[in-house]
Amino acid sequence: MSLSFVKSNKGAAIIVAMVAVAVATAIAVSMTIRRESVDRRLENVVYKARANELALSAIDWSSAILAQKIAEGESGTGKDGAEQIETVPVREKGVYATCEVADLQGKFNLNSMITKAGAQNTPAVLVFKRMLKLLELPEGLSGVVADWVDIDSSVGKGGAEDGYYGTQKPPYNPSNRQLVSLEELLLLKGFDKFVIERISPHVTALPYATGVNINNASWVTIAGLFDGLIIGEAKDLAARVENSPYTELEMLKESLPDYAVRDHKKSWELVAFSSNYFLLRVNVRYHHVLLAREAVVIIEAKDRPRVLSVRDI
Ligand SMILES: [Ca+2]
Repeated sequence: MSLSFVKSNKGAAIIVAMVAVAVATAIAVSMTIRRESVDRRLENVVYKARANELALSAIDWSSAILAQKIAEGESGTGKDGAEQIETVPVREKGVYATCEVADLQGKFNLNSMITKAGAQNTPAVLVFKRMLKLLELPEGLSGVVADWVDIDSSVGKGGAEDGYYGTQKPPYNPSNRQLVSLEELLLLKGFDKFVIERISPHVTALPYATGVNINNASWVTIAGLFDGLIIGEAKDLAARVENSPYTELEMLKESLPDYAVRDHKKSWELVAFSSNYFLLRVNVRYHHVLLAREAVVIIEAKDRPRVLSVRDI
């Protein structure tokens, strides 16, 4: 599925204007630079600033288009990660901005492992434990994450709290709050780059507890959600929702074996049928300046995309 530009989108039109103004200003500045032959270092400073402006505009532009697509009933992204959004309309030669969007809610949110009050959410902890087993990683890592994010300092099964982290060199404390990123896992007992690379296609760390959008979930995530679901059934379901997305719980229940419907009521709270969180990857070129940014956006309603974080990649 590809995303197409919606010309009637008022929000996007505003963004077009913003981008156009930014680029027009930039063109004027660059012409002036050439005419007056100013120092190359000044040119670098200006180009970097323009690239930065263009990246921010591209994030706004892409968010607006995505919000419009979702308002029109489209899921916004494909199952396997990034989809290209229409290239930001920059007309100056040597200048461009592109953006890809990926669904973050098709993954299991590690921050679902705690409740609003900060206690461990046991069904979610078990989901991650099953996913780790499927990925041939130590199941105890689920307890490690749960202890890291839960508010208390009592060590759960397979977990670790101050007693472990306090003996590290240098010593440090568990955060006892939501993960801010998957990279934070490097601080946790038993985690390394290999583990993070292995789990990252299937898990994420969003600021609030979220359900997994079953329509964009991997078979590993689906098998983790429903205890006892055999791998073949999970793969079948993952393939089925790709072709015909589910919109409500009853549709999903009809697709699952009786035991899954009967025995796993608590899994329903961890399931969603649409997404609000997305990752935008922006690539900008402003003449010789290249810039790549990643932004997490939440889209809760039409024309109301909100950028939660932006970082260089
Ligand atoms: Ca804790």
